[in-house]
Amino acid sequence: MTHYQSNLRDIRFNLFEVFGRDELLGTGPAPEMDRDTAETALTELDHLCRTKLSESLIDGDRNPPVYDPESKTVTIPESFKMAYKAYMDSDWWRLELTEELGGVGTPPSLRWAILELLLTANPAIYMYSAGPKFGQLAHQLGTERDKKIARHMVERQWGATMVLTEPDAGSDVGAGRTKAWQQEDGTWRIEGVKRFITSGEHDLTENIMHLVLARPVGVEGVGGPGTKGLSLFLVPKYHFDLETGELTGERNGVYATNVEKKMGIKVSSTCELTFGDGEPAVGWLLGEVHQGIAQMFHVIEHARMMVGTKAMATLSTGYLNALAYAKERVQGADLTTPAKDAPRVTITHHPDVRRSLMTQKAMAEALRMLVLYTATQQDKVWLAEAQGRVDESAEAVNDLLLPIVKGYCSEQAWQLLGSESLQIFGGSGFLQDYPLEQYVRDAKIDTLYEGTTAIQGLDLFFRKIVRDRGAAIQAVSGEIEEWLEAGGPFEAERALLAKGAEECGMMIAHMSGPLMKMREHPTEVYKVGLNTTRLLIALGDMVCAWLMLRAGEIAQAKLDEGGLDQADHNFYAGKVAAAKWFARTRLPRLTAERKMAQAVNLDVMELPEAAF
Ligand code: ST9
Ligand code: FAD
Repeated sequence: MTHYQSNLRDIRFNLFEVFGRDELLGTGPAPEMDRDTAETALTELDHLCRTKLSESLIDGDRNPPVYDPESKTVTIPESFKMAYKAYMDSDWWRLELTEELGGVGTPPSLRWAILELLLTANPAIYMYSAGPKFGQLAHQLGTERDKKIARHMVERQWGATMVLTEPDAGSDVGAGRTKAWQQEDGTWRIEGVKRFITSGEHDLTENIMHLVLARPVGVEGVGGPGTKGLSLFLVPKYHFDLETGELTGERNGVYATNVEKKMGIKVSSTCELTFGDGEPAVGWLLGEVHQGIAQMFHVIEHARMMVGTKAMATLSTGYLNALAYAKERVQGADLTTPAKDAPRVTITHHPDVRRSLMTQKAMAEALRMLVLYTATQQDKVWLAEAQGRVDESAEAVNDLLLPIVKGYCSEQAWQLLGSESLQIFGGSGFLQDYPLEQYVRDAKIDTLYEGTTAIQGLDLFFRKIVRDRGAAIQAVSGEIEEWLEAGGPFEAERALLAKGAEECGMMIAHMSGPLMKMREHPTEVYKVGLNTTRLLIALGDMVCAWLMLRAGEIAQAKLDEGGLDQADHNFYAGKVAAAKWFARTRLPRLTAERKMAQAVNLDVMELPEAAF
C-alpha cells in the first residue's frame, strides 16, 4: 500500500471556493490552462503520485544513493530512477516553465497546489527535477550565451544545483571563500570546496549545471567581502557544445568528494563538491554581471516556498495516515463506560485522540491555506508582469509571507508529525512498518536548509518589516481588520482573532523600541534577536487563524444553504470545526507570547558562556 495520502478535496476548496482562482484560468497569461485542464492536471498527477512516484519513497530511504570514492560518482537506487523517469516523462514539470521555454502558462497558485502532490509523494523527485526551472532563471537573467545554455538545460533535462554553503559559511553565506578567476577567453576558473549540495552528483541526467557563488579575484570594484562580493557562475559537470548542447565527452573539474549520511531525505544526495582541485573547473558568469547574491535569491525565494510546501505536504499525509490508523485501531473502552467488560472501541472515541487528530487536521489545512494565500500574491505579481506592470504591493506581501511559509510550516509540521501523527500509532509509529518515523526524519530538514528558522525570523523582522517600514505587514493586518469589520459567523473566534492581531501589533511595536536606542546602547538589539523566532511563529498563528476562519465562513454558508450530499456535508462540517479549533487553540497563546516578548531582558546575553 502506498504511504501517499493526498487531500485533493481541500486543495480544490482552497483554489476555487476560497481564493477564486477560476478567474485566472483560461485567460490572460494562462490561455491553455482552463479550469478543466487544471482539474485534469490535479487528478492525473495525483494518480501518478499514488502509483509510480510514491512507491520508491520507502525504498530510497532504506537503500540510499551509493557513493564511490574512486570514481567520485553517485548511483541512485533503481526504484527511484524509475519514479524520476515517470515524472519527467509525464511532462508535468513543464507547468513551471514559461511558454517561451516549452512550458504552459500556469498561475503560481495552481503550480504550488500541484507541486504539493509531488512533494507529498516523493520530495526528492522535485529536487532532482528542478534543472529546467533553474534553466528558466538562467534564461531570465542571462546573456544570449546563457539563454542558449538555458535551452539545453530545459530541452536535455539536465540536473542543476544551488551552490552556496561551505564548511565555514552556512547561515553566513558572505563568509564563503570559493574564488573565481577570469580567463582570457572570458570564461572563469573556480576553486574551492562547497558543502551540503543537494543533487550535487547522481546518475539521473546526462549533465548537471551547478549555480555557484564564488568571489571574483583581480577585477577592480568586485569581489569584496560579504555576500555583495559574490558572483554567480554556471559551472557544468561535463563540457558541452554551446550551440547544440551535445556533451564533448570532457569532464569539467568539479567533483563530489563526499556524500553525507543523513537522518532523513536520504535518497536526495547531499554532496561535498570540490572545484578545481587538479583539473580546472570552468564556468560562465551569469548575465556577465557581478550580482551573485541578488541573482541567487531568485532561486532561494522559490526554494523557501518549496520547503514550506514540502513541510505542509508531509504533515498532511502524516495526519491522513494517522487518521486511517485511528479509525481501525481498537483499544480501550469509551471514557463514559468504565466497566471492565465494556465494549472496546476504536481509538477515535478517546477524547485525547480526537484532540490530537483535530490539532493535526487544523494545522495541516491552515498551512495549506498559508501556502496558497502566499501563492495568490505570486499570482498578482505574475499577472502584472504579463501585463507589463509591476505590482509592488503584492511583491512586498509575498516577500513578507515567504519567511513565514518557510519557518512556520517547517516548525509546525516537524513538531506535530513527531508529537501527534506518529503518537497516534502508539509503539507501532516507532516502527518502519508505517511511514511516520520516516516522515519525521524527512521533515526535520525543512527547519534547517534554505536558511534555518532563526534566519527566517531575522529576515522577517529586519528586512520584511523594519526595512519595508511596515507597509506589507500593515497591508495584511488591514485585510484582517476589513474581514473582521465585515462581520459574520463565529463571534467568539472573531474576538480571539481581533485580540491576537492586537497582540502581534504590540509585539512588533515593542520590538521596534530597542532599534531607536541602538546608537547609544548597541546591545539593545539583542532584545530584538531574542524575540524574532517568537514573532515569526506568532504571525504564522495570526495569519493562519484568519485564513482558517475565512474558510470556515465559506463552509458555514454552504452548510446553511443545505442540499449537500453526505460527503460535502462532512467536508464543510470538518472545515468549520477545524477553523474554530485553530482559532481557539492557537490565538489565546499570543497574549502569553506578547507578555514573554515584553519581559525579555539582557540577562541571558550577559550570562558568561561558562554558566550555560
Ligand atoms: C539550500 C538548498 O539549503 C536546500 C534544498 C535544495 C533544493 C534544490 C531544489 C530547489 C529548486 C529551486 C529551483 C528554483 C529555480 C529558480 C526559479 C526562479 C525563476 N529576499 O541582508 P543582507 C539579498 S541552499 C531577497 O545584507 P547578509 C539581497 O540581494 C542554501 N533577497 O545579507 C541583499 O541585498 P540588498 C541556502 C535577499 O548579511 C543581499 O542578499 N542558504 C533576501 O550579507 C544582502 O543582504 C541560505 O538560505 C531576501 N529575503 O547575508 C542562507 N535577503 O539588501 C541563509 C538577502 O541590497 N542565510 N537578500 O537587497 C541568509 O539568508 C542570511 O540572512 C544572508 C545574510 C546570507 C542573506
Ligand atoms: P550554522 O549556520 O552553523 O548554524 C548553526 C546554528 O546557529 C543554527 O541553529 C542557526 O539557526 C544558528 N545561527 C547561525 N547564525 C545565526 C544568526 N546570525 N542568528 C541567529 N542564529 C544563528 N546548501 C547549499 O548551498 N546548497 C544545497 O543544495 C544545500 N542542501 C542541503 C541539504 C541538506 C540535507 C543539508 C543538511 C544542508 C543543505 N545546505 C545546502 C546547507 C544549508 O542551507 C545549511 O545547512 C543551512 O543554511 C545552515 O547552515 P549551517 O549548517 O552551516 O548552520
